[in-house]
Parts: sequence; structure tokens; C-alpha cells
Amino acid sequence: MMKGFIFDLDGVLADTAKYHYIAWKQLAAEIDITIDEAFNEQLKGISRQESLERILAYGDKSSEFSASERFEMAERKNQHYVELLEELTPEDALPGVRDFLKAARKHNIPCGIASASKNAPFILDKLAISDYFVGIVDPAALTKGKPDPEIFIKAAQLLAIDPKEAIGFEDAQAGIDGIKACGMYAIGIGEVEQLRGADRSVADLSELSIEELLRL
Ligand code: B16
Ligand code: MG
Repeated sequence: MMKGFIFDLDGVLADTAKYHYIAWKQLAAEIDITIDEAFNEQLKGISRQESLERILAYGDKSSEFSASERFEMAERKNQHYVELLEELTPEDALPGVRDFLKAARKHNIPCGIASASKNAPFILDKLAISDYFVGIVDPAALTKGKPDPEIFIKAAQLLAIDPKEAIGFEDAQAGIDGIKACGMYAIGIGEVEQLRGADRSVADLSELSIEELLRL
């Protein structure tokens, strides 16, 4: 029996991946690195600092910046991203999200957040869905990011269930890999052909029936 749902945020509950891309593209342009959407796929689910490292490696500039310069660059990207997030409204929840969360509540199924984003609480508030979640894993407290399963194991702990009793929802390959590494059932969201190893794939949460998932 499935006893809990664990959600990634960017790309699963909110269409914020496009804002990360805009903000990273600008930061990269400032240091003469051009990134495109194909490269951006590699940043999904990856922490802010690690994303910057990947961009610098892609532009062959890994050795050009000190640790404090890198920190400042990641801060600058985040300031731009947070400015873009100011535009978010409850209408920016992805299709099916609100109905799915309401149905989970009706069935007394606890929901948790396993997002690499330090902005997750702010985004959930903007979407007016914070109250549906029993727990949000603090990404600052992780020793390893996705694809390590740590964030999903911690999310299951917050729901007081075993990872094998949870369904994880993810839009990124790193996330699907983390979900599967702790024995959770994985549902891939979005451009599904890119997600290897998902147990099931859908375009968005509107395609799923809670009753059916609870019978898994
Ligand atoms: P922040 P998720 C991830 O969120 C994003 O997919 C990734 O692009 C981003 O770099 C990361 O959060 C950190 O976000 O800069 O806001 O702390 O997909 O794990 O919900
Ligand atoms: Mg995501």
C-alpha cells in the first residue's frame, strides 16, 4: 500500500524551470558563456552552486574564478531568479496540482517536498499550496544532492513512512535516479521521453487518479 506522496517542486508543481533558465542564461552571458535549452536539462534538480560549476565547466572557465567570486555569482543569479518569482500567482501551479493535493488530503495521504531549491517555501506560498504539505526537506542540511537518494529518504522520514511506501514525482533525471535508488515508486512528469527508469510517466498531475495510485 502507498502511504505518502513526495514531490519535487520546480517542473512538477510549478513551471519555475523556465525562470531558472532565464536567470542562468543571463549570468552565463555576463561571463561570455552561452547556454541553450539542451544544456539546461543538465541543471534540472541540481543545486544552485553545482549548477554554476557545471556552467563554468561547460564554458571551460572552471579555473577562472575564486571561491568567493563563485559564491557571489550564484547569489547574483538567485537575486535575478527571485525577482522573476515575484510574478508568480496561484495560477502558475502546473495543471492538476491543486486538485491532486486536495484529493490527497481527502484520502488522508501525507505529502512532502523534496526540492533542491532553497526558495521552495517562498514558491509554495506564492502558489498558495503550502498548507497541503506535512514537511519540506531543508536542502541546506543535505550532505549530497540529487541523484543521491538522501533528499527522498529524508522526505519519507518527515512523513513517518518507509521510502518503499511512497510515490515520488519528478521532472528531472537526477530526481528519478534518486527516487529509484531508495526503492520508491517513481512517476516522471513532463517531457517524459527524457526520463529513464521512471515506473510511470505523464505530462502532468491531471493525468493521474489518486484512487488508482493508492492501489499500487
Ligand atoms: P535554488 P527542484 C531545483 O529544484 C531546480 O530544478 C534546479 O534548477 C535549481 O538549481 C535547484 O532547485 C536549486 O534552486 O537556486 O532556488 O535554491 O527541481 O529540485 O524542485
Ligand atoms: Mg524539478
